[in-house]
Amino acid sequence: MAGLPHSTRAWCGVAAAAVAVGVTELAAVPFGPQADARTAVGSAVIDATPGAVKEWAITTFGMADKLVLTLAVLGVIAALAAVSAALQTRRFPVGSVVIVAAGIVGSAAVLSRAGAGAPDVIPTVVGTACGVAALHFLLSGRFTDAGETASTGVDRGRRLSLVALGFVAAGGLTGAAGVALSRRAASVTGDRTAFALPRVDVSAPPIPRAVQPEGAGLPSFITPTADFYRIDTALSVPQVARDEWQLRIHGMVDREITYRFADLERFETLEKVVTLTCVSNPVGGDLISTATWTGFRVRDLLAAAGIHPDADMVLSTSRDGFTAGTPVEALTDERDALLAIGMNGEPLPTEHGYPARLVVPGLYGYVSATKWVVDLELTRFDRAQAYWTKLGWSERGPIKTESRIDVPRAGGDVAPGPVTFGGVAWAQNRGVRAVEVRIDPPGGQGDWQPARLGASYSNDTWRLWSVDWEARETGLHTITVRATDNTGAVQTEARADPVPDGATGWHSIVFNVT
Ligand SMILES: Nc1nc2c(c(=O)[nH]1)N[C@H]1C(S)=C(S)[C@@H](COP(=O)(O)O)O[C@H]1N2
Ligand SMILES: [Mo]
Repeated sequence: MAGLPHSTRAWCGVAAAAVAVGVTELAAVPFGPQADARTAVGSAVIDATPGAVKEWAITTFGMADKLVLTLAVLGVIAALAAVSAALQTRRFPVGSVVIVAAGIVGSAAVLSRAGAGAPDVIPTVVGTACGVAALHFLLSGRFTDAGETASTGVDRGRRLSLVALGFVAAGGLTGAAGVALSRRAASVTGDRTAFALPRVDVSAPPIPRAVQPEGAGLPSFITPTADFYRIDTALSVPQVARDEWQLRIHGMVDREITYRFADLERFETLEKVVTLTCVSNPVGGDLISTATWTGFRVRDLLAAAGIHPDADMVLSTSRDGFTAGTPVEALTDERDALLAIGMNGEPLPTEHGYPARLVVPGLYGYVSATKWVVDLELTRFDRAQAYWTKLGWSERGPIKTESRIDVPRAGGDVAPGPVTFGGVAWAQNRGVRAVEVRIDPPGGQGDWQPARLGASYSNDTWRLWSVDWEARETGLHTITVRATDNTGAVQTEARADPVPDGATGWHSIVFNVT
């Protein structure tokens, strides 16, 4: 070991860490998802991250936030392993100590997760032991001392580096195999495929062609399911089969009720088109989508429980521990908030809450749209706090009137001549009455002009808009949009951050006429 360059030893550390992580993942397969140290550590990181940092991660990385988190955790592990192995000496086995410490952290994270027991740390312990053994093996000198006389230091280092590379590959392969096998074992894909949505009693009104303005390449009124935005704190998508799903209704009620999935059949089945929006959507952002949801009125489900008159909040809880606090009124009034089981005519995709989630028109998702929902507690806003409220977000989250330019793209080129611009506007539960656009020529200011609106489908859905324009002058132009809702309120120009209750401000785009 003496005489090995620091870089070679650091590389051996990375190799040992790869072995530790890979073996841990593979060994976790027979134990089940609760024994997966990778998910446990990642989830603990998500839970421990301050709200402002979570918000930054969502707005910066959007839907790739979890991939970024996984890569960051792996990066930190690799960096720690590299540094500590570089510092390892025979007398001070820093590298081994750090691997053991990481194993202890991983085990603690596993034990901290819902549903985990003591045996679930076994994979992490086994992985840690293999990691320490791998480091010891690599740094033992067996690759370097032999042939000392014959070969130069460079050759010895190279041989060791190749063996370490083999360990990295082996660790990566076992890890990938472990993740894939665990996913397959827990997956509810089969359960979902076997599920046919019930017959709809109250269909959604047909969607007229006129909701979709022609001429500009706008998002489609109904977002294809695969393009529907996704936001949640779940590092691995909860897998909840229909026959193990239950919805418990309790708290300030006359009678506690627990519905099983098959019990839902007795309720009237509705179809409703609703635009969901995330409170973290920045001005101009894409955390907004529209789907046709199939489900049951939450009002009907709650009725049998008998809600106490002084209850003003329903705290909904997901299988993975996420919570949202929704006003009782929003769940029981005429907007027909849904316990949704279908999305665009198919069972809910697992990422969107299979087998059941809440969909509440007019409220941001963080206070209403609980996916994998298993528990509804009738309570009060002055007694209970939900996931994001604890982190500093508002307890109430009505969606603000906003609009977005989709065409042209920021910084895009526009050829002289006639062109059609467009985008979307939304004010769920109030509805959009008008959209205006202002196009500023280079160095000047244009006038507000009304945009052409796609047909209004309902107050719970977004409205698409377009505007025809003639590009004459070359140079940089700015286009700005603002919406007016059905109460007559014009979208405010005042810029507000997504925290604590949703972004405001006008969306502007600079484009170049060339
Ligand atoms: N279980 C669970 N449900 C959740 C969340 C979550 O983190 N966990 N996020 C909420 C938020 S912030 C939003 S915006 C919507 C997004 O729903 P979607 O992913 O189906 O678009 O889900 C809501 N439901
Ligand atoms: Mo959200």
